[in-house]
Amino acid sequence: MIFGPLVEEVRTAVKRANEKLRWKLVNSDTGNKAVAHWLFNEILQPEEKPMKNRYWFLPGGHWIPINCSPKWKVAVLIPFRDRFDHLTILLRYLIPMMQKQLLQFSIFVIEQANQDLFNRAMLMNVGYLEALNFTDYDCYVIHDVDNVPLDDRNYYGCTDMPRHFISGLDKFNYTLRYGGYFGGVSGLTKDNIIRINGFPNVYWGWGGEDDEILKRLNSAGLHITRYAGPVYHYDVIKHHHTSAPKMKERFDLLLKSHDRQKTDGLSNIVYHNPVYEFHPLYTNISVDIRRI
Ligand code: UDH
Ligand code: MN
Repeated sequence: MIFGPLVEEVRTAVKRANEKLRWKLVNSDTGNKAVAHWLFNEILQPEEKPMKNRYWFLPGGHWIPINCSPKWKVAVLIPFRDRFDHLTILLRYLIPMMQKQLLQFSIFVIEQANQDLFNRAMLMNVGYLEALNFTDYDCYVIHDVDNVPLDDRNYYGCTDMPRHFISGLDKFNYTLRYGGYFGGVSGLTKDNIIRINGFPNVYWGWGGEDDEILKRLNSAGLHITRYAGPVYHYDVIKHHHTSAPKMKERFDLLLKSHDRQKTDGLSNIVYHNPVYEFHPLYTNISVDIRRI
């Protein structure tokens, strides 16, 4: 649906990019040191960068408008494990929408490559750091895989950041369960992320991390924008919660969030050997995160 008749050309480009990536960039001792400017501009031939509509497409879900300078370079970071059916639905709506908005954007799926409790916020740190290898994004959208935007006027550039994108979810009759909700889909500038030392690494399991991120922003003097009205409604893809046990300690952690703000986040994160894989619509970065 997204590439139309170009799809074969795109598949070939993606396949070649992966072959080159493996050959050139994957070092099992040091991990990936991919610099995609270099990859895209020096390794890929011009015919390996297909054009689609008004976009220049780079293997791995990187889109650059051809006839205008984009207002924002957006990295969409999707924390992910074992939700492939959700991902296909999300991208089918998100990509055409961001193209209409004439943004430059890249889709990164940040995959937790182990069966430990899921750690959404730590994956967000990984996504932020690894995206730096691709281009100088100025705008980051953290996106749950199962939250689907309903109106393409919901602009995914960085206006009035930090921003919570959602005014209402279908599962709560297009309201939010509580006013201080910052989960689902949220946007931060690069500067916002640096100001709060990124995201907490200590939330293993369901819940709490989004509340802490909000606390971090507030204590850094950054106030959240949330636009009202149906343009900012989302539908949530229904699923079971078997893979996400609730994190019991989350209330204790939240009480101490202020003490950890400077020491837990981008400043102390450790992870090894992130594995890059280009797909037609996204770059998968799979990482075996561990407790620090
Ligand atoms: N996720 C996965 N795989 C998992 C667990 C989580 O990909 O096994 C990702 C995915 O992007 C998902 C997100 O993490 O959309 C959030 O996890 P979830 O969908 O299980 O959470 P839930 O549907 O929505 O419950 C989050 C609302 C949280 C309110 C928190 C109160 N602070
Ligand atoms: Mn969900």
